Amino acid sequence: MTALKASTALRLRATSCPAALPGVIQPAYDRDRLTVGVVHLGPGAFHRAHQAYYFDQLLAHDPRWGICAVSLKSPGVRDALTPQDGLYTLAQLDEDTTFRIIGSIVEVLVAPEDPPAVFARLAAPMTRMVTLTVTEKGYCLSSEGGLDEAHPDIVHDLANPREPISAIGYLVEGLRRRFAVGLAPYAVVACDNLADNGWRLKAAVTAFANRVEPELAAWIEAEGRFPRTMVDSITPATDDVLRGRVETATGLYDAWPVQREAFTQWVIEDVLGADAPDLASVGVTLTDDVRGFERAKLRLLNGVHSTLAYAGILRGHQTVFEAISDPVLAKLARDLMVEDIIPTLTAPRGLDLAAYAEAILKRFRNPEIRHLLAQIAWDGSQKLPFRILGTLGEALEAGRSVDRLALPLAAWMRFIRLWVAAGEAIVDPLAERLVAIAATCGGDTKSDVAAFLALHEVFPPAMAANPKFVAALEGAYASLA
Ligand code: CS2
Repeated sequence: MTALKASTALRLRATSCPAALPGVIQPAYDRDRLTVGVVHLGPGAFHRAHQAYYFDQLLAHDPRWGICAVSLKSPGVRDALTPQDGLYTLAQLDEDTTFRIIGSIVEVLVAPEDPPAVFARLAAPMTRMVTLTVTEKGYCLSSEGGLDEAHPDIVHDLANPREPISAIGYLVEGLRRRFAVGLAPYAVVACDNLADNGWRLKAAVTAFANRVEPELAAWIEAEGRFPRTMVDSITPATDDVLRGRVETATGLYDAWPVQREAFTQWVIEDVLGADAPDLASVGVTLTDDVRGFERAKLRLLNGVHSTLAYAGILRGHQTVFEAISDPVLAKLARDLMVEDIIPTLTAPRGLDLAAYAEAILKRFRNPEIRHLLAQIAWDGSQKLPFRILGTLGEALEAGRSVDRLALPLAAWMRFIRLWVAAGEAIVDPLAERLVAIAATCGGDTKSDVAAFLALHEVFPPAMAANPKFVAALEGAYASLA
């Protein structure tokens, strides 16, 4: 992801910050006074555009919440940010465009290179919160929703709990060290797009801990705080166009800036307790009604995003903006929202679902944001269950039509076939199986659909055997030929 420095501009770092062009927003605090209060697992673009931005604001009045960012696999973020003293630029691309230098990340660690440094941060008394963005697959859950004990990383970590490689393994080893010395557990804040993310994570962490040390599991069960959350901000991956734009606007070279729309939202279940950072003071919603927000966002925004991704690629589009500008897809998106998804939702207090859906469609039409459909299409086997199948299962139970809801699934199947036929890599933890299925698809609707439906990691067996669902899927698949 990081590009070699090709420009002659000064590189962004603590000493060059003051040389940034006028109008660039700078950290409003003395970075030398910060201490680490948060460990973040998975500092990809979304974390740096979202949670790190909220902490950047918080640090202006409370220096205890600097972030130690931990990459679980690759050194890319560390290699880009350490020479920049952890600083990077957040480009907010919308009707009003702003460039903001974010200073909340004070340290970047690469877990496989230095596990003791990660454990030391996790076990430090000052660390009170661990946030994570490790994508759906990083939770190592089975299709039933609990810890997948057959997952290769979990198999490894259960055999070597003091030398973990998975996020679950790190969380448990950090908690074990705190338990051993009588420290309170850290709050664990899941920031990925999974329904009931915090609850699922707590169940997975406790199940893992139970295999390692039952007393530890009982302590986590009793004292652990794993709020459910809803996170939202559209964050396309960084590319060289962004690097160039940031350099022009700031006058500084940044190896890995990030971009997002102006809209950002973070809703956290209000269970963090008194020693938590005052996130409400920087615009985070703390509520006992997170489920309503989270379902509405996952189903309306992410569900329709995935629909636009697969159906859009089939129609030759590259970006969300292009897809939503296609009248056929714009109609599909709105009809799905209004006719199929909203009827399954319970609005959280104060949220008008129809207006919320319209606002999402407007965000998709943001011409400043070049969000590649291919980025959204990744990991479909992990995303579709939360984004579409929940809605679809409830529609089936309520006796409603699932014809339109079957379209994104059929489009995903056709996308896999198209991508494999074109020799493009499938980015998905089930890639090998998907490629094998695509190889068996000869164009006969019934047998092609049946081959995909046999993927029980994606389609629960009862749903895959439901004649109304199968007929809807076959109809949608044939219609996309
Ligand atoms: C997108 C999300 O890549 C994807 O699958 O649907 O990253 C989406 O942009 C965010 O959830 C918006 O908050």
